[in-house]
Amino acid sequence: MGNTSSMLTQYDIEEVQQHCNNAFSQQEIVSLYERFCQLDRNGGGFVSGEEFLSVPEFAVNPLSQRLLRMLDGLNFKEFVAFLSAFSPRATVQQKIEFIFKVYDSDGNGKVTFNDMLDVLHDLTGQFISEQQREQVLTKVLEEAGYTKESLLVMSDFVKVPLALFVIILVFQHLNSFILL
Ligand SMILES: [Ca+2]
Repeated sequence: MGNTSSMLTQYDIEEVQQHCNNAFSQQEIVSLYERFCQLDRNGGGFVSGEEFLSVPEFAVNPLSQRLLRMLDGLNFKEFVAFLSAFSPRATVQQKIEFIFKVYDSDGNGKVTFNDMLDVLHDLTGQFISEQQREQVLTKVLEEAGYTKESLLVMSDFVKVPLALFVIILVFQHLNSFILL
């Protein structure tokens, strides 16, 4: 199973630990490395979107396509940094930053009405019509003091309750995926 030829040195472990701001203990980093090597089936040092999809918990996540774009091509250090929002030691702020990135698909630090609509679409699929989604989202934004035209930055984003709802789904799925 996986790539057994490579091993982490104490130096590597400390470097990765530093890179993720001590979100994980050294033992946890070793466990994550085993997980990473299982995923990186060809031993290339990177994990691809396709390799992530081989994890059943991940494949069934309604946001998996979106998360894949964030995960595709990460090396081990980046992989650990990506997962650090899921560490028990992660702060609320770190978790919010992660969720914000899920919405901010072009990574410009602003979330639009359409970004939110897209995520809502991924989550609700066929169950709700596009028109209903737009109505719900418009109402939620108005209640938080914004309009369809608003560009939300991180500090605005936390005031929209629906935005944070996603956290539950993503975290539920990825927690089981990490298997610490
Ligand atoms: Ca954006």
